[in-house]
Amino acid sequence: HEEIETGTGTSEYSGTVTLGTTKSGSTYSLNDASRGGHKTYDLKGGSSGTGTLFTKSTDTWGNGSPSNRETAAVDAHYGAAETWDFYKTELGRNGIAGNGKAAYSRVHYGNAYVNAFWDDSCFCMTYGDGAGNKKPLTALDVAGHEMSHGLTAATAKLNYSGESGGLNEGTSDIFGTSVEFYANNASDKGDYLIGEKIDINGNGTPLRYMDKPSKDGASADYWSSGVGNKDVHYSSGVANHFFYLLSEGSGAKTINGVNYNSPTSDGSKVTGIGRVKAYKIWYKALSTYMTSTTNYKAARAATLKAAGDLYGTTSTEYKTVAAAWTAVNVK
Ligand code: ASN
Ligand code: ZN
Ligand code: CA
Repeated sequence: HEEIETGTGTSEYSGTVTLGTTKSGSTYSLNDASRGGHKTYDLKGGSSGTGTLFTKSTDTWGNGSPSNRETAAVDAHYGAAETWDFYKTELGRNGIAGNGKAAYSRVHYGNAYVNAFWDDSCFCMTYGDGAGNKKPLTALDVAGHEMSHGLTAATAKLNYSGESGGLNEGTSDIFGTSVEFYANNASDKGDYLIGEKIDINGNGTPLRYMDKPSKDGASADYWSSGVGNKDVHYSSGVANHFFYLLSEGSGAKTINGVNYNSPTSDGSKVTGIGRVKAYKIWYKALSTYMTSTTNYKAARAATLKAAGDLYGTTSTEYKTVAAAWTAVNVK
């Protein structure tokens, strides 16, 4: 028979973590039975199939180094658990699809593969090892970002091009960051940076910045008529900047030791309502009002409807949603 267990993992990015595991006979596996049965597999450099379930005779996993092949699995399994718990506790959602069904994770995809991706056809997550096998793409915000592509696929189904594509990418950055804050992990504290742990640029800089998206050299800070022609990872800047302003407000601020300075398109001042209310508004808009063709103007309307539903149309929350969109030139 099978027993639900709690193992211990030494991750690369998030320190020592507890892991949901299963014991079958005398063998433990990375099968998180209390979260729908989310399993984590080793692709061993392959690029197809499910891979091999991580199993062992003790319930202690990884050693913090990428040379131990369990380490990436610890980060991935932990990221899936935190994303599950964030959806459940904060959004009232039972798993990515909302039906209690677990996804699964595959690590060690390909050779020095510098990406991670959600695939809706397998309902599964895949992580590369990064260049030189040093920085697997398994950090918490990346895990939350990628699995939130599954959330979008199960809700608004935002088309992955044009402005709706930017909103799709922005949704993943918003929830990836929200998972990171929710987890409150001492080794990977919440921030409004995306991918700050995986050193994808090779110089220590993050992939994206939500307070001022143009800091990456390519993302849009504000809406303009051509923004939908940009790559979706750059047109997302408008949504990310909106979310930062709605949560934290404009101007300079230090959070968990990171300095931010968020501008507005018109010099207006925005006072934030806090990220918890902000992500609840975004989720309600995503799951109730956005559709595959929602553009930025329609996203403004969708989030205003959501804020009205949650807090009333005369509330500070409702007014701040309007002010934050106006501040990123979505009117
Ligand atoms: N990591 C990428 C992303 O989530 C994968 C992709 O290109 N869709 O955006
Ligand atoms: Zn993405
Ligand atoms: Ca981050």
